[in-house]
Amino acid sequence: MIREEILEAREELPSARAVTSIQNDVNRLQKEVLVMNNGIQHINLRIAEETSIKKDNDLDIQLLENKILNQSVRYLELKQEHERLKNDHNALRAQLLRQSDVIESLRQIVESLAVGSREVIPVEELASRQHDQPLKEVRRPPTTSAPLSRGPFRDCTEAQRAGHTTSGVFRILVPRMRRRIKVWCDFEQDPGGWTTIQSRVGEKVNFYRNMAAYKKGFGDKKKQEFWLGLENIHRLTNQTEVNYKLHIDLEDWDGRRTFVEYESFRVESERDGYKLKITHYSGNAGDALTPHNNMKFTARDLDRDLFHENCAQRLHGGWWYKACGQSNLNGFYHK
Ligand SMILES: [Ca+2]
Repeated sequence: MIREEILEAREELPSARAVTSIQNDVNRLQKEVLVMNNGIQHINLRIAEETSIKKDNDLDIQLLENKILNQSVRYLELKQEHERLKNDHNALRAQLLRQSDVIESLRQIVESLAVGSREVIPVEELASRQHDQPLKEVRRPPTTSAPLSRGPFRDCTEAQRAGHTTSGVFRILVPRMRRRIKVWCDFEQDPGGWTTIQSRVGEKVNFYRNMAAYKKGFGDKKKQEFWLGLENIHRLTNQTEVNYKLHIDLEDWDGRRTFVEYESFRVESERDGYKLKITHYSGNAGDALTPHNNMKFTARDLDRDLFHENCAQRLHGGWWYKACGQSNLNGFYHK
């Protein structure tokens, strides 16, 4: 009985080969665990490295953000500095302009002192007066015995300020105008210094002309029969910071004289048809020109009026005709 039990037990025990196989499996598994451990360690190392790099990057980003902030602050500072310099520059420029005016006045004083016979204005007084008063108050006309400056003047008002009192032909040079032009300066009509743009005393000069002639001007200034020319009138009346009045003297065949005046007078450019711009009538001859305000200039070969025919042809002239309107100072000269 016992022997049988021992035999059964021996049959249940694994064979030596099976034990070796199991041992081998255990060894293999142990190696695999080792390899996996190594892998995990490697991964841990990588994670540690990545974490460190990320920290570095975060630091870099922080630094860059700080830099950008600093640059923004600097930019704002520079912008303020630029604004301040710009204001300084404008102030200096204004001062320079004022000083140029003073120097110009001093130069004129010195010029007249050189020929004598003129009241001496102390320099300090002149400078202080220069700031407070219009230029004309400071520039006192020299006495008639002193040679007068011949210009060039920007207009007859400037010639008058330089001391001229005798009407005649003067050369003027308007800023932006390429050449000097001759004009008739009238110093007799109150308050003097009138630059004459048109004059008619007879019928020697033909006023029935084409647009090119009206643009350029024609006639004889010394004989008081002329048209100054639209381009010249445009340049003259479009100078910056100068306002021109228009004064018209009229005389009938019985010698009765009347006048009209407009507070401002300007003629627009050729591109705008030499359009008439006048305001504020005064006088005793009646306002026959305001109806022509804003009209383009019409000549016998260029019809820009509102009439179905050409007013220049109909009225034998050249003017800011409307349809055709109430004034025609360049029209047919009736005896
Ligand atoms: Ca027409």
